[in-house]
Amino acid sequence: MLAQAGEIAVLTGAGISAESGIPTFRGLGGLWNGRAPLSLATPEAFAHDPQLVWEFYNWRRELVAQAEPNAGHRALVALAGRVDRFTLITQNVDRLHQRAGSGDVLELHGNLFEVRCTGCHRTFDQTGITLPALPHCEACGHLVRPGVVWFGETLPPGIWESAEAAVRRAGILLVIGTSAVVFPAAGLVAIARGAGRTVIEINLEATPISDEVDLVLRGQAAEILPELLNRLSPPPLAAT
Ligand code: BV8
Ligand code: ZN
Repeated sequence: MLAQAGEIAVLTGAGISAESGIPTFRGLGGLWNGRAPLSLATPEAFAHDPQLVWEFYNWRRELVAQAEPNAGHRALVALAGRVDRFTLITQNVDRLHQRAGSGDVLELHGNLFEVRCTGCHRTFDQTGITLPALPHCEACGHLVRPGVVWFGETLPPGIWESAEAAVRRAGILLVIGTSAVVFPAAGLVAIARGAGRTVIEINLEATPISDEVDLVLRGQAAEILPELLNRLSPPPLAAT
């Protein structure tokens, strides 16, 4: 199916970074378990206690900065080189796809390494924010916030449109390591199916989309993706 696809779109979630040691959000040991997401990942939470929210994001950024991309991230880089057109859409904010070598990643939920001014909306690269002093914009003096999309916030407009267009166009949508409960990201699956595309889910467990997709590959992304790649085109014969 992959060999015939021509164009492939991929939607990843926290599960693809699990084998890099980054905790997922839901399920066993999930980040959101200890805390309700709405108590930390919303504009209201930030307005109410920017210090607490900055501590949460600084902690996650440091965790991610120490992690390495895994075989799953790397297999997607190789897969991109095997098809005519490849679009990588991620809900992750860890930038591990980019560190593995993926270019043009559509980050639906922003990322931990950019920050944005709440006043003039300039974005800055993350320079270690040294709490307890809260970061302020050097241009206009307003409070600076993490560059992620919080619950209740719209996704970056251009990015959502590009993701939707890719999913409508590509012959196959690979959905990897997402619990498919956050919208509109999870809605990309219904969009692909509505366009008559083939949807394949790679996940450790069943999710709300498992009954809707064409094929479920149950297991770890870091094992399944390299295996898919091998079957797509056997590794080049060792030079004799
Ligand atoms: C919007 C960034 C409206 C921040 C995130 C009620 C109240 C409030 C909001 C809502 C509500 N009901 C619905 C909503 C809308 C809401 C939403 O969908 N809520 C859900 C929870 C019900 N959505 C929004 O608010 C979105 N905005 O709707 O705007 C609007 C519209 C128009 C105009 C104005 C406003 C914004 C959503 C973005 C929220 N931000 N994160 C941060 O990261 O701190 S979402 C958060 O969840 C993460 O970004 C993450 O990417 C995302 C999804 O989680 P997953 O990636 O799926 O991770 P999870 O842990 O859940 O699952 C991991 C999976 O991997 C599991 O299935 C596991 O089995 C699998 N796995 C584990 N290990 C492996 C593996 N698979 C393979 N291999 C392995 N090794
Ligand atoms: Zn500013």
